Amino acid sequence: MIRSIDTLLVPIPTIREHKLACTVMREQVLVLVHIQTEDGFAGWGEATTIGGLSYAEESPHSIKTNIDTYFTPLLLKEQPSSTAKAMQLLSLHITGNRFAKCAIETALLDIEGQRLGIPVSELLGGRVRDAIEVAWTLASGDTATDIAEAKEMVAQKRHRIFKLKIGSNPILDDVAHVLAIKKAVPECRISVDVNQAWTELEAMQGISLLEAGGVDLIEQPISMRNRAGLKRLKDRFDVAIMADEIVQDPQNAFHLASEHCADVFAVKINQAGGLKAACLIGQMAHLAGIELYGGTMLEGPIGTAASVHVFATYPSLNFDTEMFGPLLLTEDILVRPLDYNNFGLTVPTGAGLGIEVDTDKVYYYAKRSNITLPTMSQPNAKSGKFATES
Ligand code: MUC
Ligand code: MG
Repeated sequence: MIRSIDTLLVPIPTIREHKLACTVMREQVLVLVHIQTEDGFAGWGEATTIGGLSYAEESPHSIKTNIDTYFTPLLLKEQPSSTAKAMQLLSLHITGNRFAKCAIETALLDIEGQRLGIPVSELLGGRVRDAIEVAWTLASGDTATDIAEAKEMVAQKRHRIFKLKIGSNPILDDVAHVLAIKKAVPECRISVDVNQAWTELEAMQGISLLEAGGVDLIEQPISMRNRAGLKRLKDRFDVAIMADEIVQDPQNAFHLASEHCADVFAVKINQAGGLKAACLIGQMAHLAGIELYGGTMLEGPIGTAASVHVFATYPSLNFDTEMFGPLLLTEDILVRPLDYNNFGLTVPTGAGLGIEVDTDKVYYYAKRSNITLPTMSQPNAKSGKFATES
């Protein structure tokens, strides 16, 4: 039986400004979900989005409000006996709200895995890899700073694949920026993410210049509303075209896959509506002959752990991943940080998500902000345990 579901808004500053075509981030607000059961288990989930409402139609505040107002009363009343039944119940009574659903499912799977003594990846069908390559996004807004950052990442064996955020400057300036970085680190794979900023005509100009300059991957160059246009660009160019914002729930991913609208799908657990939905999209894309890329909604460590369990199950992951969210934040909320080494992230092996959340830190960062704290059971200051924990 579920005893309680608590939600917390936890804002954490980023290590530098992170500039996208749609917003400039200086902090990331983690929406944390803590579920406790009557038989003594506790699980964590997380939802994130990017720049309030500038990236997607859910914001940290809407996610928290909707979980507190609609999800929690429903789950406490109905007491579904498994994660699958809980998600079925939510999809029956709650439309949309994919990010909020993802946070709830993550916490429930964390509990289910702990109860069975197996990692979440095994609940999702089983991992086929134990470590996953992780790209880094260069988005300081300055070419020289980005080059120095890229060289430092390679030297530290942290990352050797780089994604560049473009689309907010004139096309020729953006192309010059990208090609200067490509020239500075020629051994590295370079992709660009336009975050929907170009028109189809602008995309034709931009992509042909980037393709000629040796760029490896072009992500969501045009509006997610122009599905036919994305397919036209994919058919026109040799360089791989990746769908991101347009890839949402499995139903919509099914249509994209059946029409083969892109060469690659970026899959994000929040955007998919949860971990099982993200697995389904991965399997569907694979069956349709579409390559896979493990995307990020710049999740903190809980959402990133959930993502790595999902991507570990993918039958192929030829374009690797970008699960660097925790590394963009100035603070960690885990007792032991996720294990980034040798250009990748190790898939946790412990039961559930395989992580331990530091509740004192979570409360400290939540309280430090001027975001209104939720009505939830406060942890005992000494033990770090929640008041309702025995
Ligand atoms: C996006 O659109 O892919 C992922 C990496 C990053 O820097 O931003 C996100 C969002
Ligand atoms: Mg993207």
